[in-house]
Amino acid sequence: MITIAVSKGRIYEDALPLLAAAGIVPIDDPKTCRKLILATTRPDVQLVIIRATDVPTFVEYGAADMGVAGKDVLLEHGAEGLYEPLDLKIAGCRLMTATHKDAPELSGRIRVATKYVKIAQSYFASKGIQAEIIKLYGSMELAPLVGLADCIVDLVDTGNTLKANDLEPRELIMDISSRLVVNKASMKMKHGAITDLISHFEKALAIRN
Ligand code: PRT
Ligand code: MG
Repeated sequence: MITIAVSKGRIYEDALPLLAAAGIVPIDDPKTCRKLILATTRPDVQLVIIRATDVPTFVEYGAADMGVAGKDVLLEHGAEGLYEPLDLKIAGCRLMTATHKDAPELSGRIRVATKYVKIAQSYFASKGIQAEIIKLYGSMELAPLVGLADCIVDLVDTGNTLKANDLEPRELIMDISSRLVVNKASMKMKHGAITDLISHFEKALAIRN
């Protein structure tokens, strides 16, 4: 049995066509079904539906053989324990700094609100900017509006969320897409099955692009 960890939401939706290319079609729909383990049309493959930030943990510990996770989540988690064989180029967005639209250029010691503490720390360090990082778990956009932080580090897609909150994107930290990750022991023990799945995904990506 091969277990694949996927998060609900945009990654799941974008991953479905790639999974289908390998003959993997979930039997239940996680939007309407509360099951956390989904059987698929392939009796040797099941999906586990978990929080996006938990995917690296499940795969690292071998609770899932493989998974799909955003590069943002992988960098923040520290993915040394995982193989990352494929950029699936799904759930694309940009990791950016953003400030209030009327804010001046950032200078001096600044406060940054984000859920990406590690990424933000190394980004501002690399720029020689002294930043105090404040960890938040959501609604980062609020922080500059209520004086909690000068700046946020968050994902931007259309930019509508920033705009709706009088914020503006400033600097691009990196482009983000979702990656296929594989447990290192699984890669050895289930080598044939896993490389077979990877090559199906690769073919589907080649056709799509
Ligand atoms: O939602 P939950 O708390 O369960 O976890 P999550 O937010 O980590 O999961 P999910 O499904 O929202 O995101 C999973 C992955 O999708 C992320 O790790 C990214 O790699 C990728 N992704 C792609 C995004 C976005 N685009 C995105 N726009 N993740 C989040 N957003 C959010 C962003 O944080 C901001 O709040 O959407 C808002 C901005 O969108 P725009 O279009 O208004 O700019
Ligand atoms: Mg979310």
